[in-house]
Amino acid sequence: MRSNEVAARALSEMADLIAISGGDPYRVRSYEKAARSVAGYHLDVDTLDRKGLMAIPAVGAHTADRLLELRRTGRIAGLEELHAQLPAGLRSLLGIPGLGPRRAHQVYQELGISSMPELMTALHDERLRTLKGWGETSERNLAQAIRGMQESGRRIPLAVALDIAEGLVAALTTVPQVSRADYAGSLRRMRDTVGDIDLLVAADDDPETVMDLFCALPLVDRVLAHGPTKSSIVTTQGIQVDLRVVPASSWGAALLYFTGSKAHNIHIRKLAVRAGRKLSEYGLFVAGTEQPVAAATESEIYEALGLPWIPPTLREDRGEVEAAAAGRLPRLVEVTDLRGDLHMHTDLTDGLASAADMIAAAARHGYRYCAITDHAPQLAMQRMTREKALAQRRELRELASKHGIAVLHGSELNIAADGTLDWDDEFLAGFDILVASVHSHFDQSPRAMTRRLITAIEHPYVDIIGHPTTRILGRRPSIEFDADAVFTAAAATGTALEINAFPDRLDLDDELIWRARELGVAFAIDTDAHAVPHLDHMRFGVATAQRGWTEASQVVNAWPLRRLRGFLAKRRRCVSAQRA
Ligand code: DGT
Ligand code: CA
Ligand code: CA
Ligand code: ZN
Repeated sequence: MRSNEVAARALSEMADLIAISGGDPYRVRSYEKAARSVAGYHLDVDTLDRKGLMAIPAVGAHTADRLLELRRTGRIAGLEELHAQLPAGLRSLLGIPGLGPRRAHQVYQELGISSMPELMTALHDERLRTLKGWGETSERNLAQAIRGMQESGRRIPLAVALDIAEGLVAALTTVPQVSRADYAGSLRRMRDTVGDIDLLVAADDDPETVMDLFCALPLVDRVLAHGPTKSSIVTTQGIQVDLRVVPASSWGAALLYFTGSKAHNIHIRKLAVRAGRKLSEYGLFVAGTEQPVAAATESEIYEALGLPWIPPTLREDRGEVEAAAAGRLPRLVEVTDLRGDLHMHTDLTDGLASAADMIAAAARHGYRYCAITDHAPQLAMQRMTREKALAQRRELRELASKHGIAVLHGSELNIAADGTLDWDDEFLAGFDILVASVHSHFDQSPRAMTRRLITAIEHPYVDIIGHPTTRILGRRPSIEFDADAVFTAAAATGTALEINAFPDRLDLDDELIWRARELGVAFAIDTDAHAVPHLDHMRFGVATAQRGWTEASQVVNAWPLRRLRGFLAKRRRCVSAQRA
């Protein structure tokens, strides 16, 4: 509802401005809570009287009066006063993902910074790290967040690019002159975001016709370059697409070259040189001659270099060439390895589909099991209660037998600022599986955040930490914590870390997966589906896992149900043993 959104935005602005002016944290929290509650309320706030407004959870008399004032006058006087008291630029700092009101207040009070340029200068001069609770990591993350903001208009989320690229590849494949078509570049390597889309087609006759066709496709907004073998266009959505046409005989060499990464290409080109060969986008040749050794397929070229074919998701020069040479490439987890999805929501909280529909969809995906993990009461807008959870549990038992799939009854708990969770241990013990995630207080100091995550990880009933960094691509940076300490705790307690497959999360990302894997962490690749089509996002989670060199054996939802159940039961048994 639009009116609820407008009201919620005003309340949360109120919270921000009180926080940034160093006001009472209790008032800040109460406005924040009210904002969330209003946003998720099922009735239109504009239709409610004072009593009706006060019936909204977390809305008291004071807030109800502010909402009435907003409706009557279109503004909140207190909010405008706050605006008037603060330098105008200061508010722009609140827009920086991850800075947050607390830190914005701090840089304003202690360094007098009240605008973006001042903040960037302070970053450059390394003055921020001198503040209490800041360090080099905080500076680095802030710099990254600012860069991310500046770039977010430019880099494209993987899922968006893939959708367009698959449509284009299908269109190009139908052209008679085209014998092969595929996408290459960072998209084929399945990076979480891509700069542009690189397409490759093989056509021996009449490549100009292919180019003419490409440049005239309906989604083309502008043609940047139109040549016989290379063209670039910008789509109506503002995404650049490069197309190259090559002869079928050099398809493999071209695909290898344009898939990259540049660092991977450079590394294998060095191997070629050492073997008395020359590698280019046209093929692998005997050095100093035009005598081809291999060119038609990627596998032939790798083989001629003494290597097995290296999956594109590994081609970042992070040791894959050495591993390939030593016969030690990981056996990467595949979509088909997964036997279930362990993080799914229903319309009992903020999902769009019923449990019946979600479970039927999971069964259609060929899964042997799935977990329904609706939100818990601490996220007030979700309006979860014990009674609802228990009723859902009964419903799931029936649905499971109807659809011939094991259904775990779970919940996605909220990790509060101090690391505590929803509900008491006794009630938690009744669930089959528990995901715990951070959904608020993103700007805690790294020390507090590390403690918060480890507290949740060490909780005996927590099985999976959901979207561990909480980043939203292009919008919200990762929360800051000591990754090694958190991952070590996860490995020691047997708590899995999620690889959230939702396209704007992909969290953990490839680099953190890598580090966690080295420390012995188990992963759960989950879609966090809030609707039936979201179950298809699994491929993005799997690709991200692959980029972190994850094998199926390290993924708990690739395990057979018995082994998964053993994993889930293990920690609970430890608790009962301790208590007995
Ligand atoms: P992006 O688009 O920024 O997400 O990243 P890429 O990797 O798709 O980069 P892009 O589109 O500039 O180029 C596509 C591929 O072409 C790249 O992955 C490797 C290859 N390539 C481009 N420039 C060079 C180069 O100077 N040297 C080598 N060896 N390969 C290059
Ligand atoms: Ca590219
Ligand atoms: Ca490109
Ligand atoms: Zn969730």
